[in-house]
Amino acid sequence: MLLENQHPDNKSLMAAIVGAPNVGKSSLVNYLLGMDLSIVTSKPQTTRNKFHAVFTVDHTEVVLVDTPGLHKASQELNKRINQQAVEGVDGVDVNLLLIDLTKDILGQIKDFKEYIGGKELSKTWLVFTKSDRVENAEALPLDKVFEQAKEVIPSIERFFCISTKAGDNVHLLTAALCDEAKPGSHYYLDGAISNKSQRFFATEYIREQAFELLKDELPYEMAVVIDEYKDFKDKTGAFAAHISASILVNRPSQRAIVVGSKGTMIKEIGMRARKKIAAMTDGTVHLNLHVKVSPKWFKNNFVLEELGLPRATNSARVWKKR
Ligand SMILES: Nc1nc2c(ncn2[C@@H]2O[C@H](COP(=O)(O)OP(=O)(O)O)[C@@H](O)[C@H]2O)c(=O)[nH]1
Ligand SMILES: [Mg+2]
Repeated sequence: MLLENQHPDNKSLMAAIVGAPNVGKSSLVNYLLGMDLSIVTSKPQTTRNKFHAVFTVDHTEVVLVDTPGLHKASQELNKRINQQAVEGVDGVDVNLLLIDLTKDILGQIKDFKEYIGGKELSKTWLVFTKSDRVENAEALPLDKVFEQAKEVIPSIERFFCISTKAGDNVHLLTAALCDEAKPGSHYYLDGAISNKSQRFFATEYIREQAFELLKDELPYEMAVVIDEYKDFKDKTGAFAAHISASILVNRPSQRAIVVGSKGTMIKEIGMRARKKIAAMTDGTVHLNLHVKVSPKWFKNNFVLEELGLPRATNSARVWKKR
């Protein structure tokens, strides 16, 4: 719902950030916001829930919809994660379809088309990412690729070639997004940065640290739930929070790994996550972390709902295996 009584110069735009896992969607969201809001790791399928991330330039508000990467999914958890991504394009003004320049470009475009099914797409801009990883990115025949891409997805209108790591060309994308904004009310109050709560981001930051510190398949069999979240003003009037959270794992052997020898691993995850939550809240944070064995949590509707992942509705059409 839009806000009322707005400044007459206000403009707004909603843009979905979509694409395959690990192409740099959350990195772009963070770059545009100017802060590490969305979690970024070197592993695919880090982002599991779609959410809004908001930035404003003068009177122009841009609402970005960060989404999980679309991927082949046969497990219930992955179907629900994909559903989050597919829903991300609903009702937006622009889709930014991110394409990793270091991988098969046309393959990513065709995959996106397949995952999205018959869905009507708003105007779509291709954003080629990680240009810093390609030698002489300016010399790439991106005009030609762009023409081929339009044959696959007719709503594609223009393209950008960026690197969030090197900061290359992101300003062109920012300017284009602001130019595209239409006069009208903002969706969010001044200063708001997301539709998700600090409590949500607290679980994300715990999971982010665990993802980075733990190897192999373990991160995919792990989730974080909050057991208790109390925030208050301390004696000096500053923000403080007491958080108890559990890392859910599938098997007892995984619990032992997450706890680590003499509890060193869980301590490290907790220390890093606490720092990041404290930075987000600009306050003092006490974080109590536990590891719980919750066999097959990723098939449990109750747990998945609690993780903000409701059942996928159109699974038959979109999730067929290729
Ligand atoms: N070299 C390089 N790496 C990038 C760039 N953007 C993202 N990455 C890396 O790619 C990985 C996945 O990024 P992430 O933003 O989580 O991708 P997402 O899964 O699409 O959200 C991380 O290791 C990032 O550091 C970039 O412009 N250049
Ligand atoms: Mg992401």
